[in-house]
Amino acid sequence: MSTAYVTCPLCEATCGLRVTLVGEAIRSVRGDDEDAFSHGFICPKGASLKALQEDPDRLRQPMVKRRGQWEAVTWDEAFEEIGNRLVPVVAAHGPDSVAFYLGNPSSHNLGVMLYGRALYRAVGTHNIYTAGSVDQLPKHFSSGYLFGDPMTIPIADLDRTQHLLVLGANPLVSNGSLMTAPDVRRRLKGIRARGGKVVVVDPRRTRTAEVADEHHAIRPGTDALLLFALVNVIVSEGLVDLGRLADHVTGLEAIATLAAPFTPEAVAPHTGITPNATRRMARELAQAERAAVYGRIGTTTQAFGTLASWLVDVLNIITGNLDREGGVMFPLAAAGQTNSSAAPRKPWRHGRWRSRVRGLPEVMGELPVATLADEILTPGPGQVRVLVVVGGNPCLSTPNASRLDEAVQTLDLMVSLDVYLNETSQHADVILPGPAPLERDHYDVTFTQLSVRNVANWSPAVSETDLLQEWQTLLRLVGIVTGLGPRADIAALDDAIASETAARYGLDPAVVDDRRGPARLLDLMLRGGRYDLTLADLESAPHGVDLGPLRPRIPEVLSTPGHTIDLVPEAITTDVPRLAAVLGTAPPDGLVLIGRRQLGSNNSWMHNISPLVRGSNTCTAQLHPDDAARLGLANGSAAVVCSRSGAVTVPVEVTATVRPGVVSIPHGWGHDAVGARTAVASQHPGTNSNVLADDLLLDAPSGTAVLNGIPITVTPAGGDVAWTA
Ligand SMILES: Nc1nc2c(c(=O)[nH]1)N[C@H]1C(S)=C(S)[C@@H](COP(=O)(O)OP(=O)(O)OC[C@H]3O[C@@H](n4cnc5c(=O)[nH]c(N)nc54)[C@H](O)[C@@H]3O)O[C@H]1N2
Ligand SMILES: Nc1nc2c(c(=O)[nH]1)N[C@H]1C(S)=C(S)[C@@H](COP(=O)(O)OP(=O)(O)OC[C@H]3O[C@@H](n4cnc5c(=O)[nH]c(N)nc54)[C@H](O)[C@@H]3O)O[C@H]1N2
Ligand code: SF4
Ligand SMILES: [Mo]
Repeated sequence: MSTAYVTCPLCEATCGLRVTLVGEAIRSVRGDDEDAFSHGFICPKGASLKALQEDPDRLRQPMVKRRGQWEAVTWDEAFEEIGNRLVPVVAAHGPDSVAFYLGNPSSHNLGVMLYGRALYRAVGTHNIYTAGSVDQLPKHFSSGYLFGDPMTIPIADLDRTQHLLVLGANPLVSNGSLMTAPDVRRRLKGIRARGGKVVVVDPRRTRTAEVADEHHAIRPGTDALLLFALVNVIVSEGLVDLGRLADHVTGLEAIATLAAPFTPEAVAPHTGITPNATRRMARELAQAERAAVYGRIGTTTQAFGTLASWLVDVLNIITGNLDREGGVMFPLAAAGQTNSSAAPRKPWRHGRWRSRVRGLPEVMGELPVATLADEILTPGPGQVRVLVVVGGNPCLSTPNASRLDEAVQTLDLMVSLDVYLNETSQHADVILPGPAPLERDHYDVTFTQLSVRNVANWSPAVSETDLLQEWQTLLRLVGIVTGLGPRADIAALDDAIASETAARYGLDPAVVDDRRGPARLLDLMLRGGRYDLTLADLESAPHGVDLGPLRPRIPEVLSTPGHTIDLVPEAITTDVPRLAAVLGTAPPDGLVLIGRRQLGSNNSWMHNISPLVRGSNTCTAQLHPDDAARLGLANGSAAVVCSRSGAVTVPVEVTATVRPGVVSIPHGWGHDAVGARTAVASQHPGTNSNVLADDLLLDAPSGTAVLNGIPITVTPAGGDVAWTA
């Protein structure tokens, strides 16, 4: 028997796990009580890592589709196939004919994080798409313009705050996002135990709302109105207090002017929150000793995602809570953080290029995935003919999913780096499988930058694998696109990347010459970071290194002109008139669709693990009893839900936890694709809610899809359907 300690790479919480092995075989995966950050917390998904690794459907060999049939092939054959088909397309149609889609697991994958860029850069395409444009892009956008860098995102200092205002997040189920914090339940309890208050704004009475002091059931898509009203009250009642930020903030008068029309009375018919409640919310926030406003996916994937994301931080700033203990603060990560590197930094901007068909601006080097199908289907120079999907399932997770599903079938070549043959990868010509989470080295370079506490934790692979590591796969692809061929010497490519990384930190790559791959790059990044750390230090600390609570970082963290925060960046305020126009209209009275996350789900891809698709983890349309009665729908009856982009049939779940006028269907279901090989998931298919998400509805500045607040109609389908469909 042996024991290994690793960080779970499945979600942002970064829990420490204790893996017990008998010989090579995994016996159990439990929470690591000694982990410096998570102290033993684990969720059902982390506990399923053994089942995931042993899942017979998980791909263990590269696959090539020939005459419509899948064949397991060697790595060399797979790369030959890609080389033979990719190179002529790029030669004939240029780099923009190749598109990449990077899914959520890419951001949890050290190899992909450190080596992916080499591939995208080598291709030189403008057609980069990621799950960010169905997720957090508005927060990057507003942070880029407020603080100078899109990864300079203030994080709620959960463990010291006295007042937490949560909008559009359900961390008790999602385990937190843009707020790396294992065991949020304990941390929220802590706020209340020290006499503080937790307020939740959400169209559903979620688990998080249930443990809060107060819940306001807002009408979807109206958070920017509510937040503006909070600013309005704080300004008009003289509650603005910049504290020690006074010398670093400009635009206070302008923000007051912008907020003027958004009185609690003006916004109330739209938000559904009374003027009295709004005023009280504003006063309590401003008067709390230490407060944090935190908005997540309910505030980003909606019609005013950028304005809402911006106003969250405007509130944090004007109440003096930015960059102070117990407010919202900037993490100082041990490795890979742009805003803590010594190199000079240029202020960030977006819109350096636009999408070909709809003219949508680039944000952080990517284009909105809502327009990927347009780019594939619309002929002309720059048309996308090749799609490389890296750890993504866009046929389930992006808007107007049916159209994208049809579009990818017209490509000249599609390559999926994936661990399953599923709804998206079934359309690929070549699938390059990645190792299971416990078969690869891990360090969370992304989410240590978004953490409520500074920590560093290295996880060497627990199990061996015959599969190529994904950084090796990516370098083989670099070899193909740079003309070195499908059998390129990737050791030389790796050396070149290490030299480049070392140069960025003014280091000699020879200092880490005993290492290769991601471990070498990470060692360089740690050495170039602001703590005196090497990878060897982390290797000798299996439960992680605690680098302490967050500390104030303004002005050093800012890369804006003059190291100041302009409260009213033009790229953001230009969208205010679109919001103000709402005030002059009657609130819409039709039904709107929102999503919800479920404890046993991980977006679309862990439904093949049978313990995770039991109990409440089913795909239902939740409706308020009043709406159900009016529409003639009962619990368990089938409803047809229609939007501009499509229609689905879903079983109804009548519950007073959703606000009247709102229907909630979780995303990530719809595992009935005939070409997929996921035996368990296909027994629990559910329905693809993104058939209903309209690819034409976007947050204007960032191009992020509206996944919450989609206009729909609901009618009885006649007959019942089983809840597990
Ligand atoms: N309606 C609606 N839609 C949504 C959302 C919503 O709230 N509502 N949420 C959105 C959000 S926040 C996100 S992040 C996206 C997620 O969207 P995606 O990233 O497109 O989807 P995932 O379900 O995360 O799919 C991940 C894919 O990666 C594969 N995979 C898993 N591990 C690995 C690995 O280690 N290597 C490789 N190569 N592949 C791997 C899985 O098999 C799966 O095919 O969905 C978005 N879609
Ligand atoms: N178990 C589980 N955990 C996950 C995931 C998963 O699929 N399953 N996915 C992971 C990913 S990729 C992400 S990005 C994070 C997301 O993490 P969270 O943002 O915490 O995700 P959700 O649980 O979807 O919470 C969003 C909440 O917003 C509410 N909402 C919807 N519309 C509106 C609105 O207009 N205004 C307001 N105020 N609220 C609204 C919804 O009712 C919901 O409760 O979760 C991560 N963790
Ligand atoms: S909460 Fe997230 S990081 Fe923690 S065990 Fe669950 S999936 Fe893994
Ligand atoms: Mo996400």
